[in-house]
Amino acid sequence: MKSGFVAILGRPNAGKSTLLNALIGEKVAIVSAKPQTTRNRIAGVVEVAAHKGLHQAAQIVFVDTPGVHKPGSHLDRRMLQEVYEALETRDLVLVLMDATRRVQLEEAAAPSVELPAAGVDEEHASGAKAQLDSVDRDAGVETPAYQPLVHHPEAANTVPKRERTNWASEDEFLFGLIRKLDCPVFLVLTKIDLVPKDHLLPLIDTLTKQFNFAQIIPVSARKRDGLDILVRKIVDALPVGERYYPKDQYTDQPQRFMVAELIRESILVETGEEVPYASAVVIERYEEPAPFVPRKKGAVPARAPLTRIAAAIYCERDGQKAILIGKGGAKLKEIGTGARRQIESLLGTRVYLELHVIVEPNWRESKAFVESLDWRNQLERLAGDQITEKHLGEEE
Ligand SMILES: Nc1nc2c(ncn2[C@@H]2O[C@H](COP(=O)(O)OP(=O)(O)O)[C@@H](O)[C@H]2O)c(=O)[nH]1
Ligand SMILES: [Mg+2]
Repeated sequence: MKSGFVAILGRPNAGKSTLLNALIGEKVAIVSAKPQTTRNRIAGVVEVAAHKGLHQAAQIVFVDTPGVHKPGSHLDRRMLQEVYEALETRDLVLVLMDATRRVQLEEAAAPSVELPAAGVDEEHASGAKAQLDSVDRDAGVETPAYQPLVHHPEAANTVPKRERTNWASEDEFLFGLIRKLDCPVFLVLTKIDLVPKDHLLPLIDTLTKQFNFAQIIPVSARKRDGLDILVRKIVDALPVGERYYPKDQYTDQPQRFMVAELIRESILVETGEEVPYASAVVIERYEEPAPFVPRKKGAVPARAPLTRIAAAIYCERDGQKAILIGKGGAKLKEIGTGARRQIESLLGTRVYLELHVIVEPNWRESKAFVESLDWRNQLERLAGDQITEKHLGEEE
């Protein structure tokens, strides 16, 4: 059989998490129309059955990553670190490009901005590399304002020149990252359900000139278009090897943290402006239902089991807290209701969800706080707490 790690890379909002979920067939990563939804790398595991004459059986470990953008805050730098960590163990990289955004970029660029063409890349590349290398030391890297998707083709021409250049320079930042890689890189054009077919070919043509991709595969995660070909090409490129994860495990994230993510997704849906970006969720209590022991053989519980969860929503300012809570607590209630439905469907139990909001001024700039949010760190701390509890218990 074949097996390997496939890192999913791309700019914010390229459709990385949507593609991951579509490939896994489960909601592993939260998705939103807002950039920077994903903050940690997340593995999703796909078992591929052998196809006679096509390919052998495989286990593909996809690793979704935060969108690559020039970091501003400490949180941004931590997110970029997650990208690097995903790149440390990888057999193959998928670079996702939102086909709709590229089309506009091409259109916007045509009259006045020149995209770096093949051959003249080196200068840009070394610039991007220098920037990349200085990222951790230099907190002052400018973060361009995110330019939302402009749907109307004519609107692309009205985008101010400075921002068009930013698009190109942010793309260049991503290209700088992949140029250092020594593994196969596939270009995956996403959201092709949104662009006319005749737009795709010139786009593919331009991108082929910019980077020597091993494959170029257009997909629509939403319509499940192109996914079979993508999986087949990936299996072809993976090395022979054994499974990294047990056959029935589809993600590396513990449920407790998927729950925290679902609450954050609800915040992304329910709030606007800077609130989603300034919010973080920490699970404080997580009580799984007691195992049901039937008295009579075949007896079923009268009501579905209940999971009790308490979570803190952190934000940076009193004003954001007021928005998150809303008039008479209405907003917090909506956030909770939306999240609870999703959590119930994830866990398959009823859920009692308690939320409260805490102001932690400027937490995105606090290295300690940002580190404490990482679920891998939280897991270590939880394990530590359990040992301490046991220890205390023994002493009593
Ligand atoms: N129409 C369409 N929209 C998509 C597709 N894939 C992702 N999206 C949308 O693009 C936005 C960003 O998706 P997300 O997966 O969170 O992007 P990420 O930041 O790269 O992980 C969301 O609103 C998705 O619903 C697709 O194949 N077709
Ligand atoms: Mg994402």
